[in-house]
Amino acid sequence: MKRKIFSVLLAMMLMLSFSLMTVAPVAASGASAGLQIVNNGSATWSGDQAHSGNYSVELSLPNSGTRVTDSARVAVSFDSGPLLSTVDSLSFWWRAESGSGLPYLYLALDTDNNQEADRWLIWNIGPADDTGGSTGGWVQWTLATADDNWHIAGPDGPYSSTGIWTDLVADIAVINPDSVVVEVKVAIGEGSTNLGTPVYIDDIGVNDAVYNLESSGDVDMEVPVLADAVSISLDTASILFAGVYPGDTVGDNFTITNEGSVRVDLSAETNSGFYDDNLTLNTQSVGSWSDSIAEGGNLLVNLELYVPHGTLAGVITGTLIIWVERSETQP
Ligand SMILES: [Ca+2]
Ligand SMILES: [Ca+2]
Repeated sequence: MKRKIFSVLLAMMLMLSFSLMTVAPVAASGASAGLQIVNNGSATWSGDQAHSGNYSVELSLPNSGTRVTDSARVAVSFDSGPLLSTVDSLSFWWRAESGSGLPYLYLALDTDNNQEADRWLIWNIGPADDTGGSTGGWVQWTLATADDNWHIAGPDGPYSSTGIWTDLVADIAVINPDSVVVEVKVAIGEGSTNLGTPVYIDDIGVNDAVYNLESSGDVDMEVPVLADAVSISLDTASILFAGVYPGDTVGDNFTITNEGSVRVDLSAETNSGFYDDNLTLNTQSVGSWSDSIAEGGNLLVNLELYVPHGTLAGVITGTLIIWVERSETQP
């Protein structure tokens, strides 16, 4: 009589975690802030610079050194915008280095009440106090009635001639006194020279409201990810072979079940030279046997033991050890 005992190596479970952070922009209630680009412009939320709060918008263009068609903008879009005739205050804060593109502001107007902009009131680049750009500090631009750098654009043609704010508002009121401001944008590019240095924009003011370009707060997320579970079970803890004469072969079998979460690879060894030399698992010697079991699967293992002539009568004991590891090939 001979017997075997099975052993199994099991893997530990590990807990891992990771965090993701997202940033969502907001402005004052009734409006939202969005970023827009044309061609190679770049508009991003910046946590490095802020006039208020923790964020501003960084606008930049490629360093072409010439007038470009690229543009980068931040737009405050209104859920229900004010009538143009009621707008008497406009402002924004900007921060730049020498050589930055100069920011400009414009209003997207809906003059025919279809909720889509069809004309634009543009404060053109070039007020004398801003042409040199800022030199590193935050500067506020505000609507000044004397500035005659305003234009009307759209719907079909190029800019109108320049004028002061109140005159051009009056011109649009002739088209429709109920023209609505859909968006207020601050932009760089689209015809202006730029040397590749970013401009930061924050706190766009329209009448009594200031739209702080800001994060709504970080959303921290966390998910625990379990390590792959490598686990098998055997349907028996011992095998007692029937008595056998030297020169004969005796057999038995057992089943291995994959209890884990992944496909596993199997191999085996024994603690006995006798079994190493004379036992086969599914016709393979112990040392060369290997197999795999998919998640949830099982495997029938047929054992055959040959007892050579000359083997002394008695009981030969040993242990068959099944090794299991996560398969490199997973479905
Ligand atoms: Ca801010
Ligand atoms: Ca329209």
